[in-house]
Amino acid sequence: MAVSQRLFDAIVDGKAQLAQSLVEEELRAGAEPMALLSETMIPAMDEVGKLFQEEEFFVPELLLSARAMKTAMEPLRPLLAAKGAKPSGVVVAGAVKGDLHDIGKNLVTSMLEGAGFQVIDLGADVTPEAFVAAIREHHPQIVCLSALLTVTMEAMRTTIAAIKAAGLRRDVKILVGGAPLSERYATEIGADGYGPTASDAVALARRCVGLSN
Ligand code: B1M
Repeated sequence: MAVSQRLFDAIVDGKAQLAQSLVEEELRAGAEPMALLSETMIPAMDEVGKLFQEEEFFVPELLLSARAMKTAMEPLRPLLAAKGAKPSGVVVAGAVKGDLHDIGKNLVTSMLEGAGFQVIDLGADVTPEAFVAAIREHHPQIVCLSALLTVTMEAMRTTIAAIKAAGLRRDVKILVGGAPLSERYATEIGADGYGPTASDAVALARRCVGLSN
């Protein structure tokens, strides 16, 4: 069986150590980190989501697969975050209130670091107040909000409203992303941009600070 199929299966089956060693094996064989992510690892998480929807998987299996994905991403993170010489800008990022999904957000932050941004990662389940406090403390040019649940998308709107109410809206560009979002929703809630993938988020962030892609 090809290594990529074994890696896919290891993530779906929640075998964290095996998944990590298969990633290391692929890297030694010359695989591109982004290709590994987009062609094997993210599709594996999509498969997990499908199995969950079909009620073949339940929350414990989701947790095991998520742990396998995170562990397997470890050897990739330094490669994605190999810094450029000049800092491009400061970004505050987090998954919004009520949302515990942080794998996609972590991918976005690693890639932003790789593009030379200094990232203040607030983690998951971040309240609007915590975003406001981080903007006051770190003076970012960009705020990235992530949501994976349709029910937590609304927390993006309240976060943007809180940033506005704090008088900070003009100081930052707000970018949003996550599987249930759309360009239309991003516009409706007053975000400055929508990045369907981590690479799109980096391209948008670079544009926000006046760098061409
Ligand atoms: Co849950 N979950 N989950 N989950 N989970 C989904 C999202 C779901 C689609 C599964 C399904 O039903 N098919 C479904 C949501 C349905 C909906 O609302 N539309 C779901 C559900 C229902 C739930 C619970 C409610 C289950 C329950 O308890 N009954 C619960 C909610 C918990 C909560 O958040 N309050 C729950 C819990 C969990 C775990 C904790 C077990 C675990 C997350 C662990 C973790 O992240 N630490 C988990 C997982 C793993 C998933 C799936 C299977 C995989 C998510 C993932 O990591 N994908 C997911 C199904 C799926 O996505 N196919 C599912 C890989 C990741 C790289 O992709 O996060 O989309 P993604 O990120 C992408 C882009 O979206 C984008 O870039 C990334 C890379 O290109 N992006 C951004 C993300 N953030 C961005 C920010 C930006 C820009 C781009 O800023 C500018």
